[in-house]
Amino acid sequence: MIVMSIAGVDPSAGAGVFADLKTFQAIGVYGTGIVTSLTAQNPYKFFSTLPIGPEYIEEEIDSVLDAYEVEFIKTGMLYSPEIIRLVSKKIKQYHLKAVVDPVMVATSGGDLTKEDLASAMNKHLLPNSILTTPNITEAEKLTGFEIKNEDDAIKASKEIKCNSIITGGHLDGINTINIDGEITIQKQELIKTDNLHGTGCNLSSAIVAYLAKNNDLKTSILKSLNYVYEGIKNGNYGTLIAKI
Ligand code: PXL
Repeated sequence: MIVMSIAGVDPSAGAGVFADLKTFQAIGVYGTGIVTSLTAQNPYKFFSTLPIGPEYIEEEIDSVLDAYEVEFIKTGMLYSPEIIRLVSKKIKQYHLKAVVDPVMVATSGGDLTKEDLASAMNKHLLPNSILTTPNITEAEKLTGFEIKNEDDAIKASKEIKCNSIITGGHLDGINTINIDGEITIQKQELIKTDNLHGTGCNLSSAIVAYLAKNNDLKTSILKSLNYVYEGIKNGNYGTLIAKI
């Protein structure tokens, strides 16, 4: 049961590859991590990004998949259209089942992308993926729709180029799941906190871990929503983490 994260490094380890590896471990699968870019940041402030060249990312992926059999992967911060195209190519080459967190902006406000990535994701990545996990802002960027309520979210989910969960942290806790056109609304209580750094990364990596443990897609999503909710309640994210 070996899974893979292809994402950026947050050295404070609340988000990005380091956080994904911890989530994989917590749920009980062996995680591998492909680094697309380094960042300098903490939960309060984003300083800078140093992207890795696509050729080297390809070498990282090939080196792991040369030795390990991997079925499920997640993608996080991909930074540029070139990296998106490379990752899409590797997904096809290795027949990987990919969960895409369409990361564009950090919770701390830092810009995690060089340019608008939505069109490259729509064209190359999402059509080759089994699920994407946008928040409201990301879903708006992927579809061009404004999402103000549940009906808007359902409409947007029908435009997204693969199965999706549009997370409801900024929509009264209304999570909109669309699997093969079948809609499930999963409402969650909103917890009042500023400490959400890394929650998006953890949701998609939890889904991959549950899938690798033979849960179906819907069960994996529901279990992961609960995993992140409990984490927020326990103060496992953002600056509260140092206090556990
Ligand atoms: O949650 C988005 C995200 C993804 N990847 C990296 C990040 C962040 C947010 O800070 O740092 C590396």
